[in-house]
Amino acid sequence: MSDIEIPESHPRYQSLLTRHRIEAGVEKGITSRQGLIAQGRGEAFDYLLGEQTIPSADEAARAAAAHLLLAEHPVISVNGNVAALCPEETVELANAADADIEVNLFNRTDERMQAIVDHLREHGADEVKGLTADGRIPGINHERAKVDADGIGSADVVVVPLEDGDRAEALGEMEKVEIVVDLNPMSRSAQVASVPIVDNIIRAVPNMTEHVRELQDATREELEAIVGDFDADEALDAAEQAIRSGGDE
Ligand code: PTJ
Repeated sequence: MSDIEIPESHPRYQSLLTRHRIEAGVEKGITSRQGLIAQGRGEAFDYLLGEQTIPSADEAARAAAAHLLLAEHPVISVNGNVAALCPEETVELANAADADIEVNLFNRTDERMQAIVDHLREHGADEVKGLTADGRIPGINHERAKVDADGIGSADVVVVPLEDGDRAEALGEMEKVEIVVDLNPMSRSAQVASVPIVDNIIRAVPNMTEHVRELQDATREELEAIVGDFDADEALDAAEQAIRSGGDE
């Protein structure tokens, strides 16, 4: 499967490339088979959004970048889908924002944890957290509760792409700023996020990095103003509107 060539001229090139990366992720032991289903759900929403970054998602990515720059200890959580779709881009965001990377899985096995850590290292990560798992998120009774105490456990800002609703809610209750990337504006994760970015992870991560670079020299006051002006409910409403009208807000 991994050696199929997709011509760039194909009208749905990006979408096919994404599918191909997820398939390769499953073959490499990085992505869970459930990850294929999650990708299908995401694709349906992306299709309705016109497979583009809508203006409200771009604004959310900018607010996310401001949060990352204001943070004392930002952490980017990585699961099997994120690792397969945008490993290099995730490492770039972590470097730009001076954030930790931590692997956190719903379908956690030692083999997958190690495969993802190795995969991220192959794509340039120096340190990847998640294997120690000496911390717990209170209120969750599945594997996603396991975190590193010096990683997500003590983070003030967490980027959680393709999150499940349970953990999103629990992290919110720990008073952490949660930046959720999810193509479904009606998902519980998007609904409880401090900053919901309704965009495909393959576009949202490089976009956040661009905003972090652009805001690198902004003052604390300027960053706080960007954070203060962002309204999560408005962003979710705009995304729902865009889905109803085929990509126009
Ligand atoms: O690797 P693991 O074991 O941690 O498992 C990860 C998955 C993604 C399988 C697990 O977290 C899961 O089952 O997630 P859900 O509950 O299916 O939620 C996935 C959400 O992400 C859905 O709301 C999708 O619309 C959304 N989504 C899927 N693909 C993308 C996406 N959002 C942004 N970009 C995508 N490429």
